Amino acid sequence: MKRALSFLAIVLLAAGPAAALEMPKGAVILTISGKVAHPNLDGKAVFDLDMLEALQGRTATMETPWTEGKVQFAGPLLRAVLTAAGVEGQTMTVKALNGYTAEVPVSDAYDMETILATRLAGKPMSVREKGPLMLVYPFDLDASLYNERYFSRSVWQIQSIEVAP
Ligand SMILES: Nc1nc2c(c(=O)[nH]1)N[C@H]1C(S)=C(S)[C@@H](COP(=O)(O)O)O[C@H]1N2
Ligand SMILES: [Mo]
Repeated sequence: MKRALSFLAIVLLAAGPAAALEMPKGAVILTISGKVAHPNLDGKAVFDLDMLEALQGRTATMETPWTEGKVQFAGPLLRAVLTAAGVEGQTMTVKALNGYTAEVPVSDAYDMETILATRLAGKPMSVREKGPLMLVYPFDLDASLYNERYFSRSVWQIQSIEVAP
């Protein structure tokens, strides 16, 4: 009995923090809607910059078709963001401030080191610099990704992600 209770306590402790998504304190820069198991506002998962930057991230230096020379991007791993939101679907529609949208398989978050870049050369990205968020594929790790399929999924000025079942 005692053993069963301590096992239960461990399960609850393990499940607790993962299920709870805190409320943003700063301006919301990303809204994830659709199939999200850990909503924090009206059935959606909303994030401010600090919440995103507290997640497991990656810093990568690479060339892209949209930037001059080698540039350094940093931000949370897309899978860390999706896990925090409790995303359970197969496909995402990634939407930009300018109305551009791209269909992105959820597997791109788990099969590759994709990041939602929050910083360019160490500084938060302004909207003029394709911020506040840009979906950055690991072109530095896998040169075979450097093609139109992944360029079209490289959405900048990201505002929201809608998850389809
Ligand atoms: N916000 C936003 N992201 C975007 C786009 C866009 O129009 N708006 N175009 C996409 C497409 S289709 C491609 S191929 C690449 C490159 O766009 P460019 O040729 O205009 O530089 O960016 C992608 N990301
Ligand atoms: Mo494109």
